Order: sequence, then C-alpha cells, then structure tokens
Amino acid sequence: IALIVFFTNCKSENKDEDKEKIEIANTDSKKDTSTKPNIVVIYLDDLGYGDLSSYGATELQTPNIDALAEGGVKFTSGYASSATCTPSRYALLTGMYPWRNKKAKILPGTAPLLISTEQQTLPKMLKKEGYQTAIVGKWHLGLGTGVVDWNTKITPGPNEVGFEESYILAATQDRVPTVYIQNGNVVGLDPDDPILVNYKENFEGEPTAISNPEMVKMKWHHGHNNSIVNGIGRIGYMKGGEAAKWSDIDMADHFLAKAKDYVKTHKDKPFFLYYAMQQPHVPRTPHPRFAGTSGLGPRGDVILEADWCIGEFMKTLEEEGILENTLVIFSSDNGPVLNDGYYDDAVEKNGKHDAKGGLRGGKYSLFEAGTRVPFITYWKGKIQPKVSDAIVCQMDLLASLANLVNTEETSTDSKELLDVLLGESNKGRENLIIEATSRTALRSGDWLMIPMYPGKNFREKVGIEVGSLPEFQLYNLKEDIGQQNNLAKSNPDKLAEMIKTFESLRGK
Ligand code: NG6
Ligand code: CA
Repeated sequence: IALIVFFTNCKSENKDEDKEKIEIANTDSKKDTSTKPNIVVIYLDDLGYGDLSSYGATELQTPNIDALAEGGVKFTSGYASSATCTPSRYALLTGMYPWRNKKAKILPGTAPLLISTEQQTLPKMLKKEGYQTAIVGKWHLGLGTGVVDWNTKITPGPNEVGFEESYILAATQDRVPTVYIQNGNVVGLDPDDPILVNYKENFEGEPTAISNPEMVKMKWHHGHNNSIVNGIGRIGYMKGGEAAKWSDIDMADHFLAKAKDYVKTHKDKPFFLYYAMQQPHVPRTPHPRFAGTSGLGPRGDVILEADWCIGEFMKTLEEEGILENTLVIFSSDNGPVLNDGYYDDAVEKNGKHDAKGGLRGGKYSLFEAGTRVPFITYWKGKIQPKVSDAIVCQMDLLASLANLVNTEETSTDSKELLDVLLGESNKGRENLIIEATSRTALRSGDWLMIPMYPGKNFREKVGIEVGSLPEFQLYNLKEDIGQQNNLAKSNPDKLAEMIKTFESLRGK
C-alpha cells in the first residue's frame, strides 16, 4: 500500500517513466495480495534423513515427496530441534528451545498440556493475521490440566493454543488412549462405555500383553506390554471406549480424509493446516494396500503409504485450484529408529536401506541422525527448485512465517529466515542448539560439538548410539558427515570456541 501511495503521489515529467512506475507498483500490489498464501506443514514421525529417494534412499521410492523436493528447496541441513517427538513439536509450534521447559520430554498420554495458553504459538500468530487454523494428526503435547476425564470435553488442548479446529490422536500410536479427539471430544464415544486411562496400573480383570500373550498379533520387544488394542500391546492401560477405538490400518486414510476435507471446506480464505502424520512411528500398521509393497517390512511399507497420502493431498490442493497459493513445508520430528519396541521386521528386512542417510546415531541421539531430517519447502510458481545447505530449524518457522504474513515475531528463539526458506538466500542459522533426551549439543557452521555426558553411548534395545561419551566430541561435518573423526583433541582452539558459544547460548 505504501508503495502505491508513493508512486501515485509523485509526479514525473516523463510519461514512459510514469508507466514503468505504475507497472512496478502493480507488481508490488500483486505481491501484497499473495502474501497470505495458505500454509501447510506436513510433519512425519520418526522419518530419517535417508528415508526418501530424494535424500539418497535407493531401496525405496518416494515419488510424491520427491516431487516436492525436486520442485522446491531441499535442505541438507534442516533440523528438528530435538531427537524425540514432544520437544520437537513444542519447538515447532512455540518457536522456543524445548530445553528451556524441563517438562518438554516424551509425554505419557495422560500428561497435561505442555504449552501454556499464554504462550505465543505459530497457529496463534497466523490466526491473528486472519488465518483459519487447524491440526490433523498426532498431537503429543499433553491435554488438560492434570486429571483428564476422557468422557467430557478435554481442555485445554490444541484449540486453546491457537488451532481453531483439531482432529488428533492424543499422544502416539503406541500409547493409550487409542481414540481420535475432535475439538476436545472423543470421536464416537458411547456414553454407556466410558473410557478410563491409567499409566501406572491396570484396571482389574483387563487383559494385557503380558497376561494374555495369545491376544497379541504384533509381538512387543521392549515396553508396549500394557493394554492390548487391535492385537497390539500399547504403553499405558485403558478400559472402555470400545466403539471409539481407532483402526490402526485405516489411520493414514482417516487423517488424509480429514486433511483433504479441511482444504476443501476452507479454501476460500487463507488457512494454516498442520498435517501431523503418524508414520513411520511404531506400531507400523500399513493399510493392506501397502502391506508388503516396500520389501523392507512394515516400516518401509508405511513410508510408501505416507508418500501416497502426500501425493493425494497435493492433488487435492491442485484440484481445488490453490496449489500456486499454498506454501507446503515438509519435515520430520526426529530421526529414524528401526526397532522401537515391537518385532516388526524393521531390522530383519532392512537390507541395504540406510534410514540415517550416512549420518551417525538415530532417534534419541545427539549425533546428527537424531535431529537432521528431511526438510523441504515447496510453493509452486513461487519457489525456484534448489538444494540449500543453509542451517534451518523447524523452530524458525514462527518468525519466518510471521515475516511472510507481514508481521514480526521477536519474542522467541525462532530466527527470521524467510528468504532462506523461500530459497532466495543461503544465509541460514550460524548456531543451533540441538537436544536429545534432555542433553544438548551445538551445531555451528560446519561443526558439531557434543559435551561430555555420563551413561551409555549405545542403547542396545534400539540399537542406536545416543552420543553420550566421557569426553568432548568435535566433528567437522563438511569433511566427516558420518562423525567418525573426533577432532576435540587435535583442534583445541575450535573446541574452546564451540564450548564458549554453547555456554553463552545455553545461558551457563
Ligand atoms: C519411548 C517408546 C517408543 C516411542 C517413544 C516416543 C518404549 C520402550 N519406547 O518411550 O516406542 O513411543 O517413547 O517416540 O516405551 S516419539 O517419537 O513420540 O518421541
Ligand atoms: Ca517422533
């Protein structure tokens, strides 16, 4: 608006010049009206840096996600804030480093809402700027204030921190309650069969994966031996709510239908949709259409299923005529794990697949595979395809998207990197503190520094090196992406510099 006023007010002797100025003004005003594109965040659960063919996977093909990577900006140093779900989602939605909140750890299904209703959030910011806002999929940020009655309206939850509409699973697919919750109400609940949930003890007489192994179809490897739902042992105990229980094999189709429906019914005004898919987290339960299709077992199958869902979702944007006015951001909440607690052939059928994509570690790890994840921005007609090595973190969406919608957000840890996200600049973050199971490390430029941590480095059950060693670790990621060569001793100056930056950022 400012530009138009300026140009129409200024008189020029030269008619051609005037014409040119008006054209510039017109282009700019066009730009102004398109600064409120729809925004969709597609977020996978436990998808690794090497799990997509566009990120180097050779053992499975993910054509629909690849189309986003090839038609948009494919980041090679895109990060989740953390190596587990809850803290990463906390950072994504609040723009805050999760280690500032001691409660930002993997939450049980009965945990209270982790985000304060006073806190700034990505959906709140967008809502204030006129956006319609919704979440479809995995929440895992707690619900209620402490004692949740699942049979009445469950609040506060997503609807109280900025989402006008919510259709969620409360925690994880492997945790009770195994029901969908729409705007605070359990979907399909029969009032005569109330739901009870307890994470400490079982309800008398209810079968568990330990007491009734004959009822279990997917065997548990570690944990996951409490209540049995659909033949799968879960974390936590649940009683009742029979009619409301979800069907695991239909979950992907179910969320996809909700996401598509949201687009179709909200396309006339700008919307923000957080489509938080459940794959490839455990239990991996591909729809029969996908079972056996990857050759890598259910873990590969659900990745193909997720890829298909994304293709269908993108088709919907196109069919509804809003593809060119929609910014799509694709990423994952943390790195990969093969065995996360069930015998599901993920290890046995993995073959040559490298879910870590050449990085070290995995989910739960301070090594790169814990937090470095596929990260893609796609906006047809607006973003030019490229590969970017800039360091970006999901936490940065809040400030960057604030800029996109012509406002400012400076009260959080979120960095304003809109140009980088749109592929117009390569100047990403200089520093990023990453987090894994309450430990932190520093990525700075090409370097990664992991402080000394007690405890075991190799977590046998999941088969992952989590990064805890009794000495400082320093890696040059440009030369040593697999982090095999600890330079802490041979490069004491760099180490000292990294420790200094780390301490100043962590506030020590
Ligand atoms: C762990 C679970 C794991 C997974 C994880 C959360 C056990 C033994 N392991 O505690 O299966 O649910 O929590 O994953 O229970 S996340 O992606 O949501 O962070
Ligand atoms: Ca996860």
